Order: sequence, then C-alpha cells, then structure tokens
Amino acid sequence: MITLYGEGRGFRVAWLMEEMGLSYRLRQVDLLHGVEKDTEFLAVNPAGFIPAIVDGDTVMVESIAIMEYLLARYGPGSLVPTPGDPDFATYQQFLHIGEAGLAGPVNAIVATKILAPEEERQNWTVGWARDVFNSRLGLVSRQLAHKPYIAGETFTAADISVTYALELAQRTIGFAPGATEKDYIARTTARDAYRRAMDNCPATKAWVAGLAGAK
Ligand SMILES: N[C@@H](CCC(=O)N[C@@H](CS)C(=O)NCC(=O)O)C(=O)O
Repeated sequence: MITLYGEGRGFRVAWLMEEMGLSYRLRQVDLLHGVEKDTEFLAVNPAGFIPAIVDGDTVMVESIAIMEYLLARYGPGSLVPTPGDPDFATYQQFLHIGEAGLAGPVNAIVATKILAPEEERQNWTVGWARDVFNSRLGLVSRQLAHKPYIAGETFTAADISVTYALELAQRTIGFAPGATEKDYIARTTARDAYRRAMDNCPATKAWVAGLAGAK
C-alpha cells in the first residue's frame, strides 16, 4: 500500500494512481496549521513540502518525479507512449512543462499575491512569472489546437500534469482558459479516475466547491 502525503500537487499523484488502479491511502498534511509539529510527515520530507510518497522502502518527493516512478515501477499501461512512438518526445516535454513551465510559476505568483506583505505584492517577479506561464501556455494551446490530448490522440500521464496546472491557475491566479483549453479540461476531468481522485482528496474537493460557490 502506497502512502501519499498531502493534497495540493498530490492530486496529480492520486489521479495517476486511480488511473493505474493502485491502492493507496492519503495522509493529510496541513501546511498552514502546525506542519512544524507534524513529526511523522517531517521524517518523510524534512524539507516540509507536499506531495511525498512512501512505498515500502521508497520515499520520494516532487509530483512529476513520483509520477515517473509509479509509471516505471507499476505500469505504464497506456498512460505513456513507448519510446519508439512518435508522440513520446511530446509526451515527455509536456509532462514536465506542466510543473516546470506552468504550475511552478503559478507558485511564485500565488506566494507573492496572497502571502507576501501588502507593500511587496506588486513586483517585477510576479510579472515575469506570469510571462513564463503565458509563454508555456502558448505551447499547450498550439498543441491542443490540432490534438485532443496534450501528447496526441490519446490520454496520457502528461494530461494529468498539464490539467492540474491549468486548474491550479484557474483557481488561484485568475487564468481564464479559451475555448480550446476549456474543452480540453472538460475532456480530461470527465474521466472516472479524476472523479475518484477528487472524492479521495477532501481538501481539494472542498476548495473547489468553495470557489464554485463564491462565483
Ligand atoms: N515542484 C514541486 C512543487 C511542490 C509544491 O510547491 N508544493 C506546495 C503545495 S502544492 C507546497 O508544499 N508548498 C509549500 C512549500 O513549498 O514549502 C512538485 O511538483 O511536487
């Protein structure tokens, strides 16, 4: 049984495990209240960020790396194109752009806009992070203009990475998806595995419901 520590980007990992039919349990981590006293979690990830997993003797952090580990160790089924597939390079590229080019810059914007002291909220770095997000989003949009999924004709783990990032941006920095991205998000989030992951991630579910109610 795999233990997943924390929601947030842990949602990517839960969604992947649902797609793969792996059994896991979610161990909540509250980053905002008392994480410094959560000795069990800090023993797993002394750096104190989520997600992390424990799988037997294996302990890991970094959502995309965890996904690659699970796919290599227990899969990948149809979730990764084979290295000889013409879509493989595109798959690999967008798997990482989902975090390095999209969700990563969102973190910088959220931290500054929401967490920084009032007088430090307007700064050059926020504009830069938004430009990084937008330029990588351009690559996503260009791909989705002629393909239903981010690596091509079929759903892959890269769609989990990118969908999570787009939803995070919608929920936190006011990203308004165009028609193509909206259709894409509707397509990927209609999957049963997404719904099951959402049901297993109560904090994410409550957060999303709260945002919907606030509109
Ligand atoms: N690149 C990391 C980012 C992890 C990350 O930013 N996690 C957030 C929650 S989703 C967090 O733990 N933030 C608090 C911190 O970094 O100390 C990943 O993909 O796992």
